[in-house]
Amino acid sequence: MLLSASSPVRAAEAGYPMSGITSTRRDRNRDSSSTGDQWFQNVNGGFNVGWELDFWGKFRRGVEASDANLDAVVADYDNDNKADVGVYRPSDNTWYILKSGGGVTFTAFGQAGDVPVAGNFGGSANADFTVYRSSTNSWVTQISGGGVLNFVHGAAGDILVPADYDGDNIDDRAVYRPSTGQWFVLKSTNGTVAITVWGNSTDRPVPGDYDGDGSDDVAIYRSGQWWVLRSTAGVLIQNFGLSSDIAIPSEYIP
Ligand SMILES: [Ca+2]
Ligand SMILES: [Ca+2]
Ligand SMILES: [Ca+2]
Ligand SMILES: [Ca+2]
Repeated sequence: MLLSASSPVRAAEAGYPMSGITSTRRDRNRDSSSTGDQWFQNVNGGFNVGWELDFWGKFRRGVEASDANLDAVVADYDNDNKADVGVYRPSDNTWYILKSGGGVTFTAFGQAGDVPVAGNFGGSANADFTVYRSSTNSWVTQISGGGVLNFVHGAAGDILVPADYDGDNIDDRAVYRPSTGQWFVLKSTNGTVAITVWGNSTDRPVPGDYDGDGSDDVAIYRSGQWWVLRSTAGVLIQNFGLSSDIAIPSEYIP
């Protein structure tokens, strides 16, 4: 669809069962780019891995390592408000986290084909090990306080856009469907699904809290133009970037 400043945004609600969610404070370090340069070396805790700050501003794809294909998962797993260096290793479905508070944890969680997702999806304020299983469109979370949550949310072809859209400091399972421009946000506050039409098949979803109210905003990048549906300040259309540029969302997009 084509967007304009007056484009109507349709929101709909559908009942989704949900349980086990409690409100906690925000736990993520939102500015993991504060480490600065494009490369840094981490030789702490027995790890010796070269990291790349990727196009999305987070440490994830293209990580260099001597022995494995790794996906980085940046979030705060030890709940000290500092993002922790972490990788998910598909060869053994194990999360390797170098905790900012000290020590390394190794946790097997996931199965072949899973995509690691960074975020706090419930329980205590710690980030929780979460994978997206495309074979069943399931978000499977090992809650940091104990227990496993499994939510079916999404469909083939969707782009995962987890973020905290309802502002309760719990990340919401969410997908962007390029074929229809729909955002499906499974809200952690009440378990309902908010559907917002915002974007088209060639847009890049770039959610983030652009108006600083604590709720992440639906947003897309289109060939040098940013269309932000701000939660408190209305629509923002901002020209910034070239059509060939790659937008950098402020949220982790696996
Ligand atoms: Ca930490
Ligand atoms: Ca948690
Ligand atoms: Ca939320
Ligand atoms: Ca906002």
